[in-house]
Amino acid sequence: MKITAILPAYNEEVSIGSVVLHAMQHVDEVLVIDDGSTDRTAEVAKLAGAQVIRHPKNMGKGMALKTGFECVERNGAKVIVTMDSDGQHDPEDIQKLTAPIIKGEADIVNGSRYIGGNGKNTPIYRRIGQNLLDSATNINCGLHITDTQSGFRAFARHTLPAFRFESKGLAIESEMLSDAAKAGLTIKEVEIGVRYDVDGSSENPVSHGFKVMTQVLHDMELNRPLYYFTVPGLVFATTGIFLGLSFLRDFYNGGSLSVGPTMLMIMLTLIGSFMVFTGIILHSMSRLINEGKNVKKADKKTFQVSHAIKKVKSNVGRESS
Ligand SMILES: Nc1nc2c(ncn2[C@@H]2O[C@H](COP(=O)(O)OP(=O)(O)O)[C@@H](O)[C@H]2O)c(=O)[nH]1
Ligand SMILES: [Mg+2]
Repeated sequence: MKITAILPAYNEEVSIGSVVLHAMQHVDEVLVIDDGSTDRTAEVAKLAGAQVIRHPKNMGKGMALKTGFECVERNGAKVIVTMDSDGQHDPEDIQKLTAPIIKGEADIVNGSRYIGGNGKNTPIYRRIGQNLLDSATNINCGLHITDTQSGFRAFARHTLPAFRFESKGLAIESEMLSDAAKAGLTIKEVEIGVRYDVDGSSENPVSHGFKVMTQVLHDMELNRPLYYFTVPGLVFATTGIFLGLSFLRDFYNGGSLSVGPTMLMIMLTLIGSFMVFTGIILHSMSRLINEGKNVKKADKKTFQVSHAIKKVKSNVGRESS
């Protein structure tokens, strides 16, 4: 079973050589997507024995993975591993990730830093940010993944058409989980080790976190309108109504109404109610769209089955004549 590893790399000349050499012990082919690096990442990767594809300029990790996945569409690999090239991941873990796919137990395997009490060496400020991203991604996808931002994953070949690769940058990890969940793929998690003693981040973790969160929320707008609009809408509207009631009580007791708080109360109630209804309407729309898709799928299956029956009948006919 052919296994290809895809390594997106941006200015990783220091680590890429050892990562490629080490990964090659566990896969059939290593594909490095050099994303417009200004250092010698591509040269070193080639010297170490990797296939290298270069983007003429930096386009982001999401685009690099897209290029990699397009390439494996053509190369016939049955299992695809994605891995960071900064040396934070341990290529020794590759077998743990590919085994469930080879055995047919999962469509996707996610390498997680946090199952089995692992990840104690993750700096605390990172862990807080990652917890937020994990919760948002899980709500968006309806999954229970313990490490949604992991770049160390394995995929069965048949999962390839599920991914849309819209996020160009680092939000791609969450997007791929969302796509996998929508396609009904089985995702398993296995424990991996991650190093923090190497220069492991190309971007400031705070701005990185914000960018990913924005993308996840944007995705959630359509996937989970009830969470995105209706829940906060209910909070706004309820606060508005409570404020209104308390103002009314003060008014009856002889107090006077001040303009600022009254306006705030009206705004909260109006905007809140609007959000509640927007969420409900979007939710119904997405259900209708999904039902439409299911009907189409069912039609396709019926067609395939009737086609197969016809084929069997004609074969039987031919044999008996
Ligand atoms: N292709 C590509 N890869 C990138 C880019 N930025 C980061 N990477 C790679 O993506 C992986 C993870 O990025 P990194 O900055 O280490 O993320 P972090 O460890 O989550 O902070 C590394 O292998 C990087 O080389 C980029 O703009 N393009
Ligand atoms: Mg890193």
